[in-house]
Amino acid sequence: MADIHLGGWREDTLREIGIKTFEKAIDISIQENVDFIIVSGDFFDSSNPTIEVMVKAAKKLYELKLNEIPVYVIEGSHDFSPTGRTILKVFQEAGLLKRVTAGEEIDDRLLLKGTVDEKTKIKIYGISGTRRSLEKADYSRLDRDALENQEGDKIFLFHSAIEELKSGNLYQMESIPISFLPKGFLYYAGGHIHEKGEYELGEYKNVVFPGALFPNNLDELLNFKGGGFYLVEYKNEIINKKYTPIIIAPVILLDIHLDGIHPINIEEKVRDVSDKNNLKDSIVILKFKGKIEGKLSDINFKKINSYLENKGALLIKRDTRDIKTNEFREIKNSSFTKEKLEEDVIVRHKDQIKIKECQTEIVSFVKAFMTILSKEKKEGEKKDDYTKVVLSESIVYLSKNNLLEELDETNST
Ligand SMILES: [Mn+2]
Repeated sequence: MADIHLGGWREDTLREIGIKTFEKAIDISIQENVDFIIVSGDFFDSSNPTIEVMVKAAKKLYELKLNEIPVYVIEGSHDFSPTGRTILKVFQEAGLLKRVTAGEEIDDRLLLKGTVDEKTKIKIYGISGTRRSLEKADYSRLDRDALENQEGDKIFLFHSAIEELKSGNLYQMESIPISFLPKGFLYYAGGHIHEKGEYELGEYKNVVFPGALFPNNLDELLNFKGGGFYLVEYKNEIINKKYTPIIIAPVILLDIHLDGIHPINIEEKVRDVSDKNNLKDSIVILKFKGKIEGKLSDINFKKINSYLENKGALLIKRDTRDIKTNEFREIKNSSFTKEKLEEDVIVRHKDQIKIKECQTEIVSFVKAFMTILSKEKKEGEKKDDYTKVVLSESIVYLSKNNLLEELDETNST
């Protein structure tokens, strides 16, 4: 499995459904008596989840331990921390899971050590995903020959988009070519892409993205309706993959067409559409589309919600991005985000920035460095501690990009 994002979602109900989905996935794994579990990154939504989320995760991981089912993980873009201070480390020290990313640098090459699963003797290796896809630097140093020459059955864990598999709205995403991964492995367990997919790319067989265990935002709820994981069987040299969806609460999408309707009549429209569905214990998404004769604030969402709740809906989300009113041509243009604006500015000025030997493409470099510098002070965090974290994350990032020596030289001259 991958992209569990435990602790994600601001709404309590959705966060809890996410946790229940994880608990169910573990229950199924125990019932099926699997040999081991793989999590290809983004186990947690942050590297520093709340106590409540950690308690729930620890409880389930301990159940796995009692059932002698090991858990092999890598960090993802969400639970990675450049300082290495992640909750996954804590759970590893407690013997509840094992990170398979250990390696050593020999002559500027990254030699992965891997882990041998005791019961199956399968060798498991992985490279964590990092924020803004900085793992590219790790891949470019990776000693692939050493991995390819290892005897036996091998699995590789990664948390990156694959260039050859990008399509549709993913085209802007940072990615790595499949050739960055070592060839000839039994199975390539992927994370980061929240949509599930199974692929075969030449010598790379069984490249599998299970997708998010539970959707992580409104668009994913709309597009995927749910999530799941793969139960994989390996017998007589044959791999059998069975996608296992998990549904704690069904997602019901209600399309509400508004063209020419006055806001006071929208409630009736929602009633008509929703009465055709059984909403019991479901997540209802109201997707509004069209032009209304009036203002958005004239719509009585409160009344609409209570109608749907009375019909048994567990939670109601609404998507009003495609509502047009007379007041504005468009309520919100979702592609016109702060991030996109920032990126445009960086792209426009990138030729003026010259950084010698920077390991990362300049736009990603600036964006990633801005993220580190714009980190906010946590509630209750001491100012000193906060400064230290930002400073050390910056140092780690700059040295990873071979930029620190250069700085030192400039200082001394
Ligand atoms: Mn993710």
